[in-house]
Amino acid sequence: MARGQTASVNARNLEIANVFEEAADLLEIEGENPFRIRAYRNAARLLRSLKREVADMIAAGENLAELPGIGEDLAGKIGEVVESGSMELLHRLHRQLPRSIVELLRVPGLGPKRAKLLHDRLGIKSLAQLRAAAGAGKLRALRGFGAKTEAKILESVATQQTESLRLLLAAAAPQAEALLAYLRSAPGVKQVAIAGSYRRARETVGDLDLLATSSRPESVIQHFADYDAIEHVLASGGTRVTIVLRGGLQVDLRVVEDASYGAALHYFTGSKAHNIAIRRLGQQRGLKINEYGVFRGDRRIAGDTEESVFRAVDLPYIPPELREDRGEIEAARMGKLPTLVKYDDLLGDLHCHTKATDGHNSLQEMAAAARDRGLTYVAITEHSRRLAVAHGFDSRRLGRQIDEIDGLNEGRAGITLLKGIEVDILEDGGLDLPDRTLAQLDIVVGAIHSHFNLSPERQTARILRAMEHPYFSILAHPTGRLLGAREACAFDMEKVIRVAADRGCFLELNAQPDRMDLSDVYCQAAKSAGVLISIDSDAHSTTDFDFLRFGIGQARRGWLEKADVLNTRPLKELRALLRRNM
Ligand code: DGT
Ligand code: CA
Ligand code: CA
Repeated sequence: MARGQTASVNARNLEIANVFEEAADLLEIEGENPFRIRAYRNAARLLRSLKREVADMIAAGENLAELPGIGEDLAGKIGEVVESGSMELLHRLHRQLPRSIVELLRVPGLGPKRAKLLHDRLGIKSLAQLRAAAGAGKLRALRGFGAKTEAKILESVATQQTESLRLLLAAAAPQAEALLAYLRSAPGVKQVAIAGSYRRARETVGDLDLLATSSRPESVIQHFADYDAIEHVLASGGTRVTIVLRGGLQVDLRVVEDASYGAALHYFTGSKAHNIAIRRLGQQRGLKINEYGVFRGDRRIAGDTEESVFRAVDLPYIPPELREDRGEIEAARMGKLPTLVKYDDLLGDLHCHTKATDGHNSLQEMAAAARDRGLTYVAITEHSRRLAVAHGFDSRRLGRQIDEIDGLNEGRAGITLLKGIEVDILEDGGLDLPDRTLAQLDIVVGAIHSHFNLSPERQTARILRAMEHPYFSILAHPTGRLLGAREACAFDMEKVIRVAADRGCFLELNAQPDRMDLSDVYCQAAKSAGVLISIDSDAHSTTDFDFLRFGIGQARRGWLEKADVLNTRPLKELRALLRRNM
């Protein structure tokens, strides 16, 4: 039976309805006009009750604007979600509203109305602020809240805390660095560092862990507690303090003596699993290892530097990104630690956009920005026509850009522009532009932007078919995940990696902060199959080249060395590699 003709629930309609419902929630918090909000909710309700998949209706050429309550605008938005899996409006709302206020909606019992009330009346913009206000008994005074609701909210906030408060690494970075700079100016402070998952470059961080050394810890703590972006101080003692920044990020600071710096840095960098394994090695040698040092009996034998801690258990220094107890201790013992790729090893970026499609800067501006960062080549890879919401290129517009790039390269922009495309991989694994067009390019980046929910078998077959294509170079953001928003597509990654190795194709590590796609574990799998990874910013504006730095962090977590990364190759070698499969 055709999917669209069942009378039961239509799975894709439900997903689309959720997008509309979320947009309505956020519009409500933004204080949008009630008619518009109601229209989005009605659309969600209609989608949930439809007897057929809207995707099938669109495919059959039916006009959704004829559905009750759906005008041209909403019909277009439904089409957009069917096509791309998401809605530009929702992305905009997510960008405009602090992520933390969006988190409020996930608290059971807190719909958009109450979230807005909390925001307008009590200035609550984050779970941390909500927790503090509920704890202080401030909610019960609001209309529509009572002591019971307050207690319920307090309870659910306490249990929600761990997962939903995680922040993207790139969002934490400016806050972390500002705080570190501030801490450096504390009276009596000597060394300072950011430890924890931040230092290990995890994709998201639960909280920040700062470390300082001083012989006058109280004055460092006092100085820290005076930081002006602090929302409130959660706990404070003689050598430690925990605060919540405005926006909801929690920060722990520990102050130790200089002699303990390395041991404390190692301890608070973690991961916990790595620490436990190191401590066990210590025990086997009759040593006690904690955040104050490495001790034989009562005597401290190491701990002023991290190197000294590792040396005490007969290991070389292990870079923080590897400290996950995923084989790094064994590799260190065997002298087989990788020499991890560094930011300065990157010679180019193989995925970026200009304002000719959905970017914000011109070709010249993007080229200059990449050059100013020391890159020697950058591939311009606009979307293809199928991605209409991004004004994707057809062959004719691409041809014009090719001419423009040829002109710029002759004018010696100080950087080589490579001619490329981010071509849509269609549902059946075909590519969205004809061969004769792709043949004119230096590089073809293929990407999935629709039909994320095919069965694993079909999804795998789709990707493999795309990679079989003679001009295919790089599989962009391979799993399609969006951290906190969309799960990775289900497909057989091992097989994709094997075929990429056979075909001479490459996988991307897309460094957009909410993608970080590939994951560390898949990077490692690609590396062991001999598949090179391209670390790309997917820049849509000149400042987006900043993301490369986080891409490097993720690559390091994936054990990648310079030789494992495609865009560490000088241009000539790169060109040879790109031609290998044509
Ligand atoms: P996060 O904050 O969830 O992103 O992850 P982390 O790794 O920053 O974890 P966090 O902030 O709870 O603790 C920072 C580090 O402190 C952690 O990576 C290792 C160390 N640590 C925390 N609790 C323990 C523990 O119970 N035992 C050991 N050995 N180390 C711990
Ligand atoms: Ca942490
Ligand atoms: Ca912590």
